[in-house]
Amino acid sequence: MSGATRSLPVLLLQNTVSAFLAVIAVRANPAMGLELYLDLLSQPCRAVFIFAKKNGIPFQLRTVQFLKGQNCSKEFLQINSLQKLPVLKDGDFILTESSAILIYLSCKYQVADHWYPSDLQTRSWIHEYLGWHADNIRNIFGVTLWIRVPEEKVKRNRTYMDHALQQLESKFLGDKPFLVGQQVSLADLMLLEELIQPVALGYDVFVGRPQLAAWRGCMEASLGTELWQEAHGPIFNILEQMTKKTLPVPPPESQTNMLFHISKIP
Ligand SMILES: N[C@@H](CCC(=O)N[C@@H](CS)C(=O)NCC(=O)O)C(=O)O
Repeated sequence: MSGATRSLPVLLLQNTVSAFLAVIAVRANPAMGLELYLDLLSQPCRAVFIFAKKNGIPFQLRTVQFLKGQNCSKEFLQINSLQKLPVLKDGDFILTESSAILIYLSCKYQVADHWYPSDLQTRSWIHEYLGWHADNIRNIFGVTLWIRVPEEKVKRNRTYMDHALQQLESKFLGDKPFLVGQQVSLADLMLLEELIQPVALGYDVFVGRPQLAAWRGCMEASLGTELWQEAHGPIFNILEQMTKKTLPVPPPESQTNMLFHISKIP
């Protein structure tokens, strides 16, 4: 029987039944649900992880360990030919770039408005921050994790970090509890995870910066202790693992990648 010849009640019933079956199919087959490819040693991955957990978004965690070179594997190349994390897979839809992923999740799961405010001007401030963040925070703050970065580059990098933090405090944070106002947004998460990276590696960027330290306190309170520890456990353990030499040694193909990144640091 073609759709055109079916009566309206029959069509409605069939549509309802198919929608119901589709929901069951997604639940019964997790491969069709939301998958997040992450490594919690990575800042943008942690931002995505925290966001999904905090908002009760159900997902399958697909851990891809950089230090074992898993992002260079053939399987992962099918997911992201750029070999980078995080990646979101929602059925056939694949999305990279943490900020795009956070916005997708905010809209798809209709999370509380403060994460990605519907008010045009507040939302535009989030995008303003994310643009500045990509140029001034992301580029600079990841560097200290790379074990083989020459000392003079690390020192120079710290000068850039200090400069960026001054601009951050004066232009973006001011006396507000969060970057775009009174409540936490996805911009705060992106920032938090970049700043936690040097802290975990022994350079506490919050010391001597009361404004930023107060903001960190607000972030900890809004995320809650359990999620804070779950998300940050691996990175807070990294120094101890380095000292004990228990970290995996990246395979040659990842080392080439790493050396390339290091060569780009001024
Ligand atoms: N702008 C990207 C950055 C992604 C990125 O650089 N990810 C790093 C981990 S923190 C990565 O996958 N590096 C692997 C590589 O470059 O080989 C985002 O925010 O998602």
